[in-house]
Amino acid sequence: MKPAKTRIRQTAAARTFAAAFAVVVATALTLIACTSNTGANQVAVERAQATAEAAVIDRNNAIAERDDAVARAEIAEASTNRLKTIQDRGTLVCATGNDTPGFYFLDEEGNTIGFDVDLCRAVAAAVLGNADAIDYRFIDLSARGPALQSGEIDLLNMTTTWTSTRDINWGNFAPVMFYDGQGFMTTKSLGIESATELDNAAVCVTAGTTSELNLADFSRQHNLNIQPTVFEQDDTTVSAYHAGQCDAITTDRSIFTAYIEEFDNPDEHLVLPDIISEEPLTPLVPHGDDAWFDIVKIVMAGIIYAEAYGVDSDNVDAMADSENIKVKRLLGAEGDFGQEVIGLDKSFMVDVIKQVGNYGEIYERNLGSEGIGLPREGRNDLWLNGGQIYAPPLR
Ligand SMILES: N[C@@H](CCC(=O)N[C@@H](CS)C(=O)NCC(=O)O)C(=O)O
Repeated sequence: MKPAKTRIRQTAAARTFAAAFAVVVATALTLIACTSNTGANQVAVERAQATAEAAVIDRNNAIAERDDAVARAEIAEASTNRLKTIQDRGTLVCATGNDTPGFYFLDEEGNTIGFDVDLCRAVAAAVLGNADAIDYRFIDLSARGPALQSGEIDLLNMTTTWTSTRDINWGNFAPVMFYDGQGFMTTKSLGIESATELDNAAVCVTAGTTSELNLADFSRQHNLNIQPTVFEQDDTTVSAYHAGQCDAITTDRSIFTAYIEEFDNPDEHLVLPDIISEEPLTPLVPHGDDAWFDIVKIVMAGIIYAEAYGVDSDNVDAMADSENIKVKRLLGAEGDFGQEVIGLDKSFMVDVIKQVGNYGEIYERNLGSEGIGLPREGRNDLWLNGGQIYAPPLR
């Protein structure tokens, strides 16, 4: 089960003050009550009690309001100078999940790992010099918009499709990290070969996703009268399908590779050939801080060009002596590409590559041969190989 989303609460100082104030008032009330025993005194005591209690309530409300104002001011400050806030705080607040192998998952030791997680790690290495300096927020897919809009998180990377409405309402999308499309998985026993045969089928889907919206479009477009069975948490969606509560399950197609591996009867399931949507999966940051947005884009460009130039976690130190001018610039050994202007160390990419690796290493470790076994082909290859993984030049 996922921990509830962390919320900003009263400051410790305010809580301590409120507690101390309550103790003082309670002591005064006890003294009055213990020393007064006549009827008139009793009335006076009750009045005094009521007045004191009202004072405590007013005081607590005032503290709560002041704390809300402090919290709002802190978030406003974080939203306009996020790099400074992160560096003062010493951690990057990254929203992601923990239940989808390949993309975001907990390993046997309880470490958060995955393709999406590694971008958070790369950004933490760039701005803090430490890929582990991350405060993870595990949220439901339907909580992604609110998490960004509140400004409480620095970065969200959680199999999130870049759409126009989200771009307007949620935050700023950095370059696409993985190109996907929505598909369907069903049991072979159903005996169908295409999603257009899912007439009146019950289809499991997670709330607040593009999958839910696309499913409705697809059903209407093909007159299928599909019955969506909607769950708030994606692990519940998968369990429900696995338990036979739905005829099929729908989401981003690459994710099925991870799910099937987890099933005890993988041979009984089939991913249908239909791809019903475009799902460019993309990291994003809250609106309101252009410099922070630029930093995330520069880190992404850095890991992509590191792969293109053949710089990886094993050879990064030696590569600083390379004769290749572009490699030298990437590693901060010569020239610059705006690192210092944006507030980063000139050699921040050395930390990123050493601790997290280049784009290709990140792909292979999580999604490819060392991960869930998704071959890297087509759009998710580098532009040099005919794919769409590309970034603006670092110069
Ligand atoms: N790309 C989609 C989210 C798709 C997604 O991440 N779906 C997975 C979570 S890994 C899911 O819902 N799995 C359960 C299911 O198959 O419906 C979006 O941005 O809304």
